[in-house]
Amino acid sequence: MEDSRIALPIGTTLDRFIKKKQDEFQFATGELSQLLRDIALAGKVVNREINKAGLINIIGPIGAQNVQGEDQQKLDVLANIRFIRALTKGGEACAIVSEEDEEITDLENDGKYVIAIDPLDGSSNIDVNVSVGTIFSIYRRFTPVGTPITKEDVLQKGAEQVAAGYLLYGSSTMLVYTTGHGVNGFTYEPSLGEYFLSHPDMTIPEDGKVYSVNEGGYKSFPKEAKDYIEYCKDSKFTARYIGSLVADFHRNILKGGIYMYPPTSSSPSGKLRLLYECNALAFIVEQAGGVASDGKRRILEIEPDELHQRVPLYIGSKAMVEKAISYYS
Ligand code: AHM
Ligand code: MG
Repeated sequence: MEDSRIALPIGTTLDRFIKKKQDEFQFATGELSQLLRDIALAGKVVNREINKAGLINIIGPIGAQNVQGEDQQKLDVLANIRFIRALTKGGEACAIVSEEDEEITDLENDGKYVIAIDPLDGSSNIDVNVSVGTIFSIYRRFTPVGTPITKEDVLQKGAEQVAAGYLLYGSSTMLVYTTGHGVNGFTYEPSLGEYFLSHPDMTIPEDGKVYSVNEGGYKSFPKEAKDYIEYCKDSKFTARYIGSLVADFHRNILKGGIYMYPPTSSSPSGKLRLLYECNALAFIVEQAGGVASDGKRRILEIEPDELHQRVPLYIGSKAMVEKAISYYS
């Protein structure tokens, strides 16, 4: 059947894009659209603060006092505040699970959506002016509106996501998201304060030659991961590792590649968190034609049992991830 969806040109503003996409769905109420706008707005605020990070470090605590009166906060905590505030004000989200908070934040409203978010991922890279990101997943709440939020609302497998995305605060700031109908990337133009469609219908190359892994952990990786890394070296692949998941992932989605965080002796389930790091990127990579696995299972099919659960991650170009997980079988 012919796809009746309207292709929107490069340069379309995010607002217009969201509106047009909403119009394609009969009975859409606009709540998801508003949620995406809220996240995009909080991303602008975080972007502004990240851009000042170097100055604040140079001036120390006095300079830090200039940031909205919340000078004692580290940027990751500050980012958490920005996103939670934006999501709380909007009213579309009823609960948030964040890397920064031990427990679920119940917003005690009639919102339909639950958010899992890593407000500032790769935060150890901020002090050294290297790219960082925000990762988010959006789910429909599981329990009826009007009842207290439970873990069931949050502990949904990734396949239940209605939307997911990331912000990359890099040489330019980008918002990349999917609602399950392809992946689109928007570049932020700070002087206009707008995101513009710059990467329509993103697809990841089916194969690639870049592998991204912290090889410092090599000795404690399982044999399967070691064997795949040896295969990458024998194949004369290129190693690229930033240590900011969003940045490594974004490069690989554009150029082709694999990112992996295998189990290690100190982190037997790997380091990355299923709910607010792996699921969102897994949804995006699949929408872009790639694969995400923990070595044995599709990431999106893993039933979570803890908010801050960790999983090993192999994510990226289809042929590369399939090759990596072939060592597990
Ligand atoms: P964080 O959520 O504490 O920032 O940790 C997640 C980050 C990822 O962005 C990155 O890929 C990974 O941790 C790097 O870990 P390592 O320093 O072990 O290589
Ligand atoms: Mg993180």
